[in-house]
Amino acid sequence: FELESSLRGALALGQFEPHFQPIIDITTRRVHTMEVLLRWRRPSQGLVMPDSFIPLLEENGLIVPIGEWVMRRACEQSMEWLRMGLEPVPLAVNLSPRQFMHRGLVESIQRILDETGIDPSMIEFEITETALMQHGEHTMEILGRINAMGIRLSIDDFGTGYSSLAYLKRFPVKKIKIDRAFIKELEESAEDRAIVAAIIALSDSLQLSVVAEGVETEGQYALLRAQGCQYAQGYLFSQPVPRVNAQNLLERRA
Ligand code: G
Ligand code: G
Ligand code: G
Ligand code: MN
Ligand code: NA
Repeated sequence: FELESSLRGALALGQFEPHFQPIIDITTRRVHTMEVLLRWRRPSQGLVMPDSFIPLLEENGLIVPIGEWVMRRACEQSMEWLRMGLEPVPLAVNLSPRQFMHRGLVESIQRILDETGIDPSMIEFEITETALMQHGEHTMEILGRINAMGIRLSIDDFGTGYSSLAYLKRFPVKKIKIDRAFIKELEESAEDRAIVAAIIALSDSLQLSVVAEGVETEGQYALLRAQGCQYAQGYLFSQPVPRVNAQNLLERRA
């Protein structure tokens, strides 16, 4: 209860902050996209990670206003970097299943696009397989509308969800993010290498972009590169970092 009431006040008190983790182009090793990851700066407790509060936000519905805030902050940040003269970088924002159940989602996205003036192609939404599989028709309709706005959609944590490959055909997704569970033991496990190779081949034949998540070692990076994976994300390149550090990464991007 204490956590819940603190969370209720956190937005108004300005305690949330977006952090940013680069997704790099495997061949050039340059930043290609930044994933936006929410953190809660809680007085006397420091930086609180989303795993300890996102599930509660989803349960009590606060993910709707807070998710909207994250999206707005991402768009504002993108516009600020543009004004600073940095090379445009797409930002990827996570969307929870609960946000799809909110009737005003599409309208609030449209409002944020209009008010910030951002180019919709500079925004991506990451959605898990499980979210795609819930609420079938409704989710499909919403995703169709988001896609029509020019915002790209990607599947997060690919391979771990309650999934059917049929959705790759039905939903307007452009990118698959291979869950880090398959990357963790890539160097040791021939099985994981086979699974990752199959996902990359599938992405290629469906003309989807493919990202490996959780890349922590040069060995994993080299294997992924040899397998033809396009993009990678993980501690090897950078942890999720605050705005100023993300800005430094972009300034050094040249
Ligand atoms: O860095 P990490 O600890 O940042 O994130 C943990 C989990 O929290 C991830 O599964 C991530 O998708 C989720 N998450 C992080 N930020 C957001 C957000 O802004 N919205 C939603 N819905 N999930 C988020
Ligand atoms: O880099 P970008 O995501 O904009 O690539 C444009 C399209 O070209 C993507 O949708 C992607 O599917 C396709 N593409 C180009 N090269 C590759 C590759 O090496 N692997 C895969 N999976 N897709 C590729
Ligand atoms: O949205 P998603 O579930 O993909 O959120 C990414 C999560 O993965 C975040 O919690 C982020 O901090 C974490 N993460 C990012 N890179 C790495 C990595 O290289 N190793 C591990 N273990 N976690 C990572
Ligand atoms: Mn994600
Ligand atoms: Na993930």
